Amino acid sequence: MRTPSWTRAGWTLEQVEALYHQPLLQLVEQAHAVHAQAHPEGEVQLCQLLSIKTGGCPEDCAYCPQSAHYETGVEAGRLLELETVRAAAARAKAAGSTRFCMGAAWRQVKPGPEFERVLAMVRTVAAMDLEVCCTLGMLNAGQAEQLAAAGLTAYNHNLDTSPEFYGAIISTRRYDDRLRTLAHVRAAGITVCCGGILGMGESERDRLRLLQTLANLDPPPESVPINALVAVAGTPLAEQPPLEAFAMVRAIATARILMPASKVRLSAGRLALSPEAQALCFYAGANSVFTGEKLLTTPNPDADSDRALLATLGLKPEPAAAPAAEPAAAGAAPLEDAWAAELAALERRGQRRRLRAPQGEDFCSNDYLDLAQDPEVRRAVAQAVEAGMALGATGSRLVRGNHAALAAAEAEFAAWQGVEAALLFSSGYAAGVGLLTTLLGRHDVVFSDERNHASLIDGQRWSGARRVVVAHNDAAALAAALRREPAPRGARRWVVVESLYSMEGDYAPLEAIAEACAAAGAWLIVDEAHATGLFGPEGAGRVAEAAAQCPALGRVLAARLHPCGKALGASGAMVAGSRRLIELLVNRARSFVFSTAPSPLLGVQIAAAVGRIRREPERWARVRGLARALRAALRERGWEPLGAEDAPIVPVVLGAAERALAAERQLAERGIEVRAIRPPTVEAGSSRLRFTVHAGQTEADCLRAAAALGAAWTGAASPGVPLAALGLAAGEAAGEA
Ligand code: SAM
Ligand code: DTB
Ligand code: SF4
Repeated sequence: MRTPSWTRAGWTLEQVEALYHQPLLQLVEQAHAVHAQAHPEGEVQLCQLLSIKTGGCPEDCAYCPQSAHYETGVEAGRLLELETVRAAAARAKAAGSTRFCMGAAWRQVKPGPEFERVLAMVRTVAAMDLEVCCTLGMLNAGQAEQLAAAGLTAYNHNLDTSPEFYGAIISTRRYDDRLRTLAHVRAAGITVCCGGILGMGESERDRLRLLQTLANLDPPPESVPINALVAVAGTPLAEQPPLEAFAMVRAIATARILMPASKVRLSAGRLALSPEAQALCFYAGANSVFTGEKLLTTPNPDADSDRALLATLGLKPEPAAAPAAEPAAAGAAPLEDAWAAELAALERRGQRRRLRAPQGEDFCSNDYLDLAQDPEVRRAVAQAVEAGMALGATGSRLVRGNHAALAAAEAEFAAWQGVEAALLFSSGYAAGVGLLTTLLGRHDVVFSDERNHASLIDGQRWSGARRVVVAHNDAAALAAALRREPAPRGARRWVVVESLYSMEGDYAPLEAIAEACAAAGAWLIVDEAHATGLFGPEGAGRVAEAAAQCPALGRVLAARLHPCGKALGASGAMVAGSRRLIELLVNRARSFVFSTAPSPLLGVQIAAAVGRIRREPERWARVRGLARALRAALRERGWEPLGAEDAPIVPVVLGAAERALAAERQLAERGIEVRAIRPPTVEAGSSRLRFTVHAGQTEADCLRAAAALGAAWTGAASPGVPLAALGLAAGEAAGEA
């Protein structure tokens, strides 16, 4: 199988070349038609740049006047004060800009007071109803999340040129470094601003490779700045001849066709472009410029001359996004239109989800032990109904909803787990958020595995604790982060992990994690969502299994979470731990206190399911055997599934979202239900099929599922081509289906 990459196999270079080399006016015409489909005609967004930290940069980008490697006369300055930034943003807004972009001449963001000040700048500008963009160099996942939480709209991080020419321009970082930061930005939910520079001595092929790479980012950047080199004295590119204007027009037109929904920004180098050339760029699909007499350090047309140019061309500055419409003033239609546009944007990115009824053989549910339909559990619930048990709880647990059946299920669950007490929440999400917002204080620090479930991330965010995102399943990285990141006096440090990861199918190294916590005096919280019922003594989970070998685990474990909607075949989630922990949650967890209690019948169902698991270890042993069988069958066809051999989650990475969706459709046509998992659930470029196995299946069922997917295909794909046409049908031809 191809290794998962950051980019999808979409536009080929030949396709990009064919677009670019059309007769100029034909290219512009085509680009204009694409533009008119996706954007309001005649509008150009005005953006204002501000260099918040100028010069002295350790990188050696050959074009850049701010690199410390070159004598360009740019003085290295300190990070600007918040008030200076606020005033500049206010002036930009008054002059008609709707986006404010702050640039720092840094190689990468470093944690500390300067980054905290940048976060304050982002919050300040966001509060002024401007789009806020930053360009600060490389970022890690946690920093991207902090910027997102501060209200950042976009992060600018250019690929600048083709992967092949990159080394001729910059030696102090690699293309891959850029792509990694872009992935963090994307994962944090910040929009991506990524483009390049023309006129640095690159070949035409390099320009097209840049455009191809940008268009094949999955999804493509929302914003694509196309810069012409501003040749600055003192830099290695000082003597580069000016870019031919038509090269700029062609690049913009091609970018517009390749990335219909993106903002294409006619960026640096406009002083060297005639009004006529700029007009052609706008007609070809450029719909934004940087305005104001300075870019970051180099000169640029000022706001007055830009207003005059737009007026001459009959173009309008794009108005600020309308504030959320007031129903009385605007009626329902604008709101419906806005929702339709949002859904259409999801559709374009291959991210629109639709609710569907279950269909075909189940290779996707979390009902690993087939207990959702179990006759014995069903009988227990039916008897309770017959005996007159209420169907609804009629109130929250603290009001009138504390039915005996719920308390009995909690007692049964606690006994199974070997802890003092347990508490049932109405969902796993409610349990994660309730637990974390109760335990974590605002001044605490929480170390979170980068693949944690959304409920754990949201709980941490809402607690206000400082988050440190740690590389997935890397106990050494966790130990290093714990050494590096102290907590303020009187505050606590927490580590939050899952024991079996739902999108990777791999196990957390719980023993090593517990040792790291013990060495650092940190507390551990483990989400056993996919492990409850499948591991350890009586199927109690991976914590119970690991605790037998690792005394440190018992010492550092503060709480564990056990969603009941997976192997237990029910719904809701238990938090298990000490009696005091549970009492604290009853008093403080808002998602518990302010929710109507689950139906008492759920208590009966959970208790019956726990009994079944405790009495029948062969059920979960069987599931783990089927996981091995499915992995082996997939491998025989050339796939390399992720995860641990016996984990019941078997992911197969396909790369682009479209590919995973095509595979999902192909399997559905063959009677097998598997779901494509796409961004934002997983990182861009790592869309996958997530198979799960169930106790009622056989090895023959696993073989059939693998055959339905067919053989792994190893060539380059084209956009929109169904998987079967890409060689997956090869398995059938060989008689394997
Ligand atoms: N240090 C950060 C980084 O490299 O991402 C942020 C600032 S950097 C100045 C932002 C972008 O400006 C660069 O990626 C490059 O594309 C563009 N740029 C810098 N100098 C330029 C020049 N002389 N002409 C055209 N574009 C330039
Ligand atoms: C981008 O692609 N162009 C803008 C913005 N992103 C940050 C910056 C251009 C900088 C030009 C050189 C300077 O003024 O220092
Ligand atoms: Fe530094 Fe950015 Fe300039 Fe490169 S482009 S020298 S990283 S400021």
